[in-house]
Amino acid sequence: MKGPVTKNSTIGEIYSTAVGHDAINRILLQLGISEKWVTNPFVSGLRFGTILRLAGKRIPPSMGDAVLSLINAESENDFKADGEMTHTWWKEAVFYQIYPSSFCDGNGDGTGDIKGITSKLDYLRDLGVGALWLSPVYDSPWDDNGYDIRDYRKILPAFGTMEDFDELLREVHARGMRLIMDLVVNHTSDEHAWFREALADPGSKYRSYYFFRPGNGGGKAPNNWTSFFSGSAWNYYPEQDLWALHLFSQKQMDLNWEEPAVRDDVVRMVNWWLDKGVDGFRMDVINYISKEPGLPDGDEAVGGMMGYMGIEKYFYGPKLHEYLRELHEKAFAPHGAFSVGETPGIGRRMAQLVTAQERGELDMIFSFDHLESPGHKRFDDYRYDLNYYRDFITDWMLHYGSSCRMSLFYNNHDNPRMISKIDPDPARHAMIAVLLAVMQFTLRGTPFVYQGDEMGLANVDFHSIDEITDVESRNLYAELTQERGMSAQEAFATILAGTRDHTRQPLPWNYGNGAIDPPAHLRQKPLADVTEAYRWLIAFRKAHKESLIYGEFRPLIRRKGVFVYERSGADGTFVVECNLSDRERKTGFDPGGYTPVFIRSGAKQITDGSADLRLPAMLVPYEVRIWDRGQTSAAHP
Ligand code: ISL
Repeated sequence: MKGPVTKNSTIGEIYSTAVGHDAINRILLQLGISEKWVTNPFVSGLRFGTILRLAGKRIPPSMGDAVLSLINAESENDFKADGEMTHTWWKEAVFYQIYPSSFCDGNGDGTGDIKGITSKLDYLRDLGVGALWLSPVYDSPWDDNGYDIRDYRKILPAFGTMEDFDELLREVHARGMRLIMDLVVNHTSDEHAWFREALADPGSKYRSYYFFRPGNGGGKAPNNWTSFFSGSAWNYYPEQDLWALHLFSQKQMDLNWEEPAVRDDVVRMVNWWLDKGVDGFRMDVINYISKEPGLPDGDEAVGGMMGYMGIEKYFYGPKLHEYLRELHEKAFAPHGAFSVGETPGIGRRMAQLVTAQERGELDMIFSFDHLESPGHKRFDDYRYDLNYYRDFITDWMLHYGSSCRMSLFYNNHDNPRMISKIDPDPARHAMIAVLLAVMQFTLRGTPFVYQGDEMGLANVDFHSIDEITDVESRNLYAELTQERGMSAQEAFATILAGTRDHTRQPLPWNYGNGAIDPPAHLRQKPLADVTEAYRWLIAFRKAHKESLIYGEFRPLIRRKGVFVYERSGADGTFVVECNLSDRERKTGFDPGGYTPVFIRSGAKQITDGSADLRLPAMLVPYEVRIWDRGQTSAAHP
């Protein structure tokens, strides 16, 4: 595509650009419309302006302008989709995310800590985990559970000391595992020394580290951007008559990456940790670090659709590539360190531009577009549609290319548990957990297990808003009840559907024994058969690296409620047969000549080859089978 896109460009032309492709898909996703709509030749030949007219109020003209300006701001559309698929540890490892405050309590004070994590390393190694991602353990006033950092080089005393951390790192490495930290550099805490100095002294060099701006007249904030955690994205400081930007909580102040000294300080800090021996970083909202110069108002229509005003001005900002490359060159590359960016809002094509291996930006990203069914937001109470996941993942599998690597995950500390969203019936959680695990460990990509996934943990049954501690949920509850006229009951139901607290509950290691003990109604039961399936599947993935980690992916059958695909490589050919639905289904797959190697059918789970009997053609709800086409069964774990 040459030259700028305009309203006279065709949908096909717009869709052929990375940003156009992802922006259109994003809009369709919000509206709950299938992507097939755009790829249809008739629609793809229509002019963008015509579509906007036809869409009427659903896509107002200003939203069209916002999309065009995003596309035209991106000058880089090139990457090598079919570069050689290199073999590296982070493609082979299964990652495991630890949320330190609720993982394991090592000193019996009622909260998780670093010693607790160290005490579970044998468990994690035996599960087959190859790398840990540690959510923040840095010194923090804990306004956003550690994602508000006060001192990047200090451990939060409640979690232990730097010696405890060094010991953890040594013990991780001694077991042949790796450890990555969380890098939170879109913002710091307002208690960070930089922000305190910036606020105290107008002449301080730290003023330019943040976005201090005069108001917009009449006591109005500098622009209309809203915070992810409710309300305006600006704090007012009356003593200075200035405002400062915070995309997240009022205590998480955005760093100004335009300021070279900020980037130098970040590089120094990252190198400090890498010199210590950590193996890489998960980079918090890293796609938000470049804001459009002048911080212009966000488009009302885009903001209304996405739920956050201003987002199109920074989720894929003009200098994102430049900043990522600088960080890669000055810190990650010299250490051979690994990076995975947390990049909300980024779709497949933008992801290719930030992760294609020859571009030297990031190794992988987390995209979140698979976490909600089309037309839904996190706080909606609805049933997640696995048919959507099948189509989403197939699209990425087929088009992401060999020089990009996908992260595969269903859960993290920012979302309710996926198994509850798929089916609220607890009797079905174990089978859904295993179905998800089978896909996670047999699709092409790097799996990220969130703590407790391997125990089949589900959402918890909070009884009242007083049990909810997360700043996002608490702020949203106040907004819903005080500004949007919702009853307390309705607002609580909304919070219950989407709160991040579901996945931040203590792991059920050993209630009542000095561990972190929640009240009875919040306790969960670990499901041993799910853990067993995880162990088997991770070992299976490792035993068939060429096919399952690096091999080809071929979708075989995709029908309502059904997903059958093949993975193949030098060490085998496997077919995975899934019933994605809550009713019995025939998939249509003919297993003649195949041997079943793993079956989860209702409560039955077979991993020892004894399934070598005739299996019924009908799969029970959420049943999953793995078939082996070769003679390789001897090599199964
Ligand atoms: O974009 C969002 C809404 O669609 C949010 O989900 C947001 O992008 C996401 O929560 C960002 O998460 C990360 O940064 C936050 C922190 O609270 C989260 O825990 C962290 O994972 C601010 O640091």
